[in-house]
Amino acid sequence: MRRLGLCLLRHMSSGSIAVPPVTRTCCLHRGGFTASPQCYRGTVPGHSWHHWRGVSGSAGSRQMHPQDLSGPEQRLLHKLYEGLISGQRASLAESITLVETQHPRKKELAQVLLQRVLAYRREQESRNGGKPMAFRVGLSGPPGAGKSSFIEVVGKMLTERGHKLAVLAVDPSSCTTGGSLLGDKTRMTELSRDMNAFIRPSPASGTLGGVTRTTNEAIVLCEGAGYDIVFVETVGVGQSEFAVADMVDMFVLLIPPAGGDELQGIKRGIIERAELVVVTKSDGDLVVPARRIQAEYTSALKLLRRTSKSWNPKVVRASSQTFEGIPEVWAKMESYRDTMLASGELQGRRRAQQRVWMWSLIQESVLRHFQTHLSVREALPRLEEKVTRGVISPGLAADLLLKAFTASST
Ligand SMILES: Nc1nc2c(ncn2[C@@H]2O[C@H](COP(=O)(O)OP(=O)(O)OP(=O)(O)O)[C@@H](O)[C@H]2O)c(=O)[nH]1
Ligand SMILES: [Mg+2]
Repeated sequence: MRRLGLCLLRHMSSGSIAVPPVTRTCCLHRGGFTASPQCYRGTVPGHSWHHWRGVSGSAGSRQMHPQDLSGPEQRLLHKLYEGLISGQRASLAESITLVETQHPRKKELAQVLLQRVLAYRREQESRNGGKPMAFRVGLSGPPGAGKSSFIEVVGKMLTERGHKLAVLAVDPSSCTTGGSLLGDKTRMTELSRDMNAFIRPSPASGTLGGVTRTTNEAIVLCEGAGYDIVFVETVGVGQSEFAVADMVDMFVLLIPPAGGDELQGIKRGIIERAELVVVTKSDGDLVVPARRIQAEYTSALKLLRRTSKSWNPKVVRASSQTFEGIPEVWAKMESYRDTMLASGELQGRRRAQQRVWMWSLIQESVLRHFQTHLSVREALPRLEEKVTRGVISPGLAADLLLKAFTASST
């Protein structure tokens, strides 16, 4: 396992990972996973194997050796990859389960699969003139705002127009409550039966960092499977909406036409992140309060700092029950995407997001390492107690703990 981990790291640092399918024994018997030109022919109709070239690098010595992966592991990765890029839902679901796993060996296999899918996607993007193949939209809002109902009607409209839509959920509370899967599934009944839609609830365990990491990776897998629109739904609690805003191209905030109390929970910071605010349930008696909320948010947004050079946030009203405003909301989303693509901001944002994610994963991992370190755990209760009693300063306690950590780490 350690060997595979090191190997993975080496390949990542050299920008190359190659694990060709086990069926291509013509490549394997050479002692490495170097693909010869004749091996680039794919088995998937209409798909070439050229993407392997992109991930395999040139130096044979840097190739991943077959002994790093057992036969069943190679077959598993091959089956998942082939199934995934040919758009099979079962393979996509299984691949997402693999990235969600806590099992150390499977985690490594998941990274190998991800690198392959990333390489495949990069190749597709370069054929697409460097433009992303999919549009990622984050949808957030207070509980009961109408997010799932909105996704259901917009989703149906999109699949009818020929799109393939993936819906992922980020719900860290599902770790403790068992999740809103049941509720969401029942509210997206039509979409969950739609062959051009793929709905995946939030994983049932893990920290916010863990859940958002796997959501990020699930986005990549969905795009590899040919989904050209990815919706990420989040419940408006804690930090999850900020995390989602950091992983999508467009962040949409859904607000119900409710009184001030219900809107209290919406943090000002997250309103600043919204490229589009949708006032939901704008039907029947709720049209009047919906108009009022729309006017309030329109003036509030004018006072906020602009996050894009080419886009001004908009506030719209819609009803998932009457369908009124729904095509217009999607038209606004498309207009945002086209504007941001044309200015290059969307691509730039994606690049910046990758860096942000890398650092947030490092932070989380280093902190976990620190907190579980033996010397730190030994010294922590005593020092924490002294800090709370005011005997020593927090700064000194932190210095002492860091010293204990680094002394036994080096
Ligand atoms: N009148 C009206 N009610 C709606 C509309 N959309 C949703 N609702 C109702 O609002 C309630 C919540 O809707 P959901 O779509 O489940 O809201 P949500 O934001 O996904 O909820 P959570 O996932 O629990 O946070 C349900 O009872 C819906 O029937 C709408 O357009 N008009
Ligand atoms: Mg919901």
